[in-house]
Amino acid sequence: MKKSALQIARAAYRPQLPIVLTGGVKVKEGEPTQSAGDQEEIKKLFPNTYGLPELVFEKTAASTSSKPINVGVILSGGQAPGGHNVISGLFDGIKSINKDSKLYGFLMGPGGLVDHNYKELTSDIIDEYRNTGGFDIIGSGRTKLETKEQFDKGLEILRELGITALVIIGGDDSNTNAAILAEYYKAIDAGVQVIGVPKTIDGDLKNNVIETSFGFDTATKVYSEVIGNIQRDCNSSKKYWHFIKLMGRSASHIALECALQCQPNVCIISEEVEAKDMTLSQVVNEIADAVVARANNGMNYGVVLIPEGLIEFIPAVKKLIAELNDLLAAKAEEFAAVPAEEQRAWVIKNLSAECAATYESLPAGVARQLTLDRDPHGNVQVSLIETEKLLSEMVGKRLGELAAKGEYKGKYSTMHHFFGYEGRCADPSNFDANYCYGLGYTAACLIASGVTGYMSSLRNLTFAPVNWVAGGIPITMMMNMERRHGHMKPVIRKALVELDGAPFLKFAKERDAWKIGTCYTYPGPIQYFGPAEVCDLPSMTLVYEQKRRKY
Ligand code: FBP
Repeated sequence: MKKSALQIARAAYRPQLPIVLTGGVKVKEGEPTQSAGDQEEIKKLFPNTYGLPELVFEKTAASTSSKPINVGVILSGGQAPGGHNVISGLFDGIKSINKDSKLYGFLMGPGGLVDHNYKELTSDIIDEYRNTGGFDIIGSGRTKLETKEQFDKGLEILRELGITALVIIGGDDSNTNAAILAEYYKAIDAGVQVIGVPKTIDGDLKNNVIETSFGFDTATKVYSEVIGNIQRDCNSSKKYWHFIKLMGRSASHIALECALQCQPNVCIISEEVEAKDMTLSQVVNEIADAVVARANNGMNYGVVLIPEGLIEFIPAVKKLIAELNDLLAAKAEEFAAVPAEEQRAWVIKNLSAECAATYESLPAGVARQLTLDRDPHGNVQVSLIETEKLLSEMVGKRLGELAAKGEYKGKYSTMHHFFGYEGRCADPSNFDANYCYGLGYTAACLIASGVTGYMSSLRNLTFAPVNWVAGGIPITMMMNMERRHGHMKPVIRKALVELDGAPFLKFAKERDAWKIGTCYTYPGPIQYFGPAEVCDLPSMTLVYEQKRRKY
């Protein structure tokens, strides 16, 4: 395969490991843990893996007598930069335990385990993928691992290959399923450990023990580069309002991080919209006010960032989606038999009066999208809803009303963008390259420690990688009960933007100045080689959350 000059140079990058992982490790156990909520229910559902202690690795003399282990690995869900480094760290980790250890990759996500599609990952394959973006080494998929049949089918191939540990690299839903699988294999004494790794560009798999999910750093740096470029264009031609939707199915961490990096004129934060109980019209008016204020200062241009998940956070729409989820789960067959042209009327007839009114108030395309297929985890596919166009049109309408009253005299021309897929497979930044390699290596150490139901963890991430703290967090510790598909289920609690958290407070303090002035910053492309202050900075979200003064 032909390689670019950067590919060749980047392949030689040696990720930095925390010092504790550079020789033999021993494990230090913390106190027993509790789940994030609903302790009694979670304890009942996870009798074998509930309450385990947090683990931290410490350096010790290297051991020479460990037996080889066969390990399986799965990439689950959306791509995130650094997945290949998790796998190479895991590979190097199990080889350092014993050079005869073997790594098997299950193909195209969790479905590969159930359908027995796999390949052995040998050193020549691994070397091709070090420090590269993408998940193409084994592919990824969104099959939900949840039934006993799937678990038993998976166990057949694990036994056949002599695999005694499975590493699942995924987001909150996939790690929830990893915890359920770990519990099941432990309960039936299958002799298979299950270890999770926190992945998602959305940045919403984090808590006080998992500082960030991998991929967020690189993806937001890619989006910030292009937002910065658009801002320069915008400030040069001074003729367009750019509406930019950013990925992040639920939480607005990506939009917030990009706002901190680029200082756009407007950035909507879904969590704030929900907390203030705002309607769609209020969101529109907020943007229109910024357009008017800038027009009054002779600036008929600007940049608006919109988080992908916004629509689901508008309280009335959120209520509607919850009701639709229950309705479509309960009457799936009946709905499927309704002809396409009659579906809108069917939905309106079957909803409560309040939700029917909200449904009718939405543009037909958006309303229809809310009734289309969910992903296998039951999520509305918000990346398919064109919120950026919806908002820019509604703002245009509002400006028309203001103009008719003589309250707006500017010009309003719009451009639309959606940044999501562009960033998910970028070559990992130095931060993600190091973080991912370390997470994979830590997963190998957890396997060697004999534990199950843990998530690989590295902490102290705003310090240099050599000082990172490596260990394992019981997955049940992050769980609570939530309603899914009409039933209460144990799930990892999603981390949304905290309105009293340092990143949001910084944004809230600055945003009025960004709205009226033109304070754009231009982060430029990710740099892989050069001075540390250009190449190794972690995300601003992480820096503000950790209260360290790098920015
Ligand atoms: P994960 O949560 O699986 O990491 O995926 C996140 C994400 O990139 C979202 O930001 C986006 O809404 C979604 O995946 C898109 O999914 P798909 O890849 O199936 O189009």
